Amino acid sequence: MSTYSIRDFKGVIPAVLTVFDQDENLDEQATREFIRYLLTFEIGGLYLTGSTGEGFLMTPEERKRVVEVVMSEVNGRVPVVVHVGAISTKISIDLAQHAESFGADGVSSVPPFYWRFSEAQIIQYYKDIAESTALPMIVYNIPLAGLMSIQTIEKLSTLKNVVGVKYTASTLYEVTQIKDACGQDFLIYGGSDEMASSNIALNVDGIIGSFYNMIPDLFIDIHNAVKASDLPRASELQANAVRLIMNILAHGSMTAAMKACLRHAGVNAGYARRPFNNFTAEQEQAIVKSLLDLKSQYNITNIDLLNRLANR
Ligand code: MN9
Repeated sequence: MSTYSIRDFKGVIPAVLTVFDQDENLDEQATREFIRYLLTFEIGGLYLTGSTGEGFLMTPEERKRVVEVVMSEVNGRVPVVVHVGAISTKISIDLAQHAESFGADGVSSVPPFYWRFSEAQIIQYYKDIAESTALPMIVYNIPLAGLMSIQTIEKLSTLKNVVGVKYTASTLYEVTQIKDACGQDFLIYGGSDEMASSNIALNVDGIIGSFYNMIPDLFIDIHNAVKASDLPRASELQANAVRLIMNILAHGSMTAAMKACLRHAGVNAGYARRPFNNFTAEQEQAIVKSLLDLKSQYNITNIDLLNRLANR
């Protein structure tokens, strides 16, 4: 049984990295430790096996195992939503039903991609998955899987169990359009970490993203600053977030880069799975140096990851 109402799924929510060892096997013990690390921050929930979690590089059995391990480690402390997207409806239904049986609080999915499915097929995909469990479904709109229109999201919002959308875009006026089209109760989660403060200022229900694995404290500060209407502080912090994100993205594959930085900081989030390539020792040194340069150039303090890197 799920523990939480989906409305409790809010605030800063990491799209959790999946912890693989160097041989690409799921590292269950390190997964537990990484979840424990994330839970030391005031995060509002966890989002599993999405794009950041390399879900599309895993077998359904491995994805299920991640859910089992994380649910057992979380033990009801925060709400958990499981991304069950796959190109095949049958696989997604199987993952959704599994997530429900292990107590997940919601499911989420990108639309089926690659074959350029019609709008009718996409709607049927969501209907089939959403009706296969009693869990709330958060639709995931992301350019990587082919962006759905506001009209399609509006149609999806009328389906049973579809309660919201994770919207990864850098144009934000859609937040207003979606709420107007789907109803003010329809949940919207900001998906672009670079735009976190603007999303929160638009009163989204939460932000779900990759960098909340790595620098969750910075985004929690941004969240709290916006909520306290301290916009000068929020913009200053968001500027630092953009500097750090852009620096990391410039160094190569985002997942491998985040995992390399965390590893260097003494937090084991494992290695990326092929075809992503992991960082060499030299690349790791270079990225860490560039982050520490930013830390001193912009006097960025109070970030656990940067402090750890500085102290090594
Ligand atoms: O929506 C993530 N998007 C992708 C979540 O994975 C494509 C974001 O968290 C980005 O990774 C992040 C960096 O561009 O904003």
